[in-house]
Amino acid sequence: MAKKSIDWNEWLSPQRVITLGILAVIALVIIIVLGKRIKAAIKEAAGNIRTNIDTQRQIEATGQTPSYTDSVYKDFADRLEVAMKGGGTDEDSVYDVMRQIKNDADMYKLINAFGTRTGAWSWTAESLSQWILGDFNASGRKQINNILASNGVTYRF
Ligand SMILES: [Ca+2]
Repeated sequence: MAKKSIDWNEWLSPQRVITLGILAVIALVIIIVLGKRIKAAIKEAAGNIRTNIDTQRQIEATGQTPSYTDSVYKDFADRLEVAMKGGGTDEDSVYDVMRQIKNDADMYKLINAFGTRTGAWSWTAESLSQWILGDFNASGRKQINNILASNGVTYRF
């Protein structure tokens, strides 16, 4: 039985070449978009780690100690997420959590407990600071910062 050889001129019809070309372009676009997204996520994660290490050094230098156990900060972070996730904002819940932040060590613990979380319409995980910037206007952030200031916290959103 003789092998049937491929007739390349027939196989590579103009239509097939165009289809393959389109598929190649689509694949290339997907690779570029995913690559950029992954690169951005890695860069942001590295930035967050640096920021947190810097914050930790500053806190240690002040000799402050956190007011609560780790599970309390996780609970605070979860409450903030629920208050801000999706459309609208439960501002009072956010202010209530901020009133319980008594020093910068507490703020550092809260920021780390929040870590980065993905919002309802966000593709990338964002830090607490980014969530608050997204959900509060300038006067809302001023209110948060005033609460922190009255508790002697130097961190500002
Ligand atoms: Ca919201």
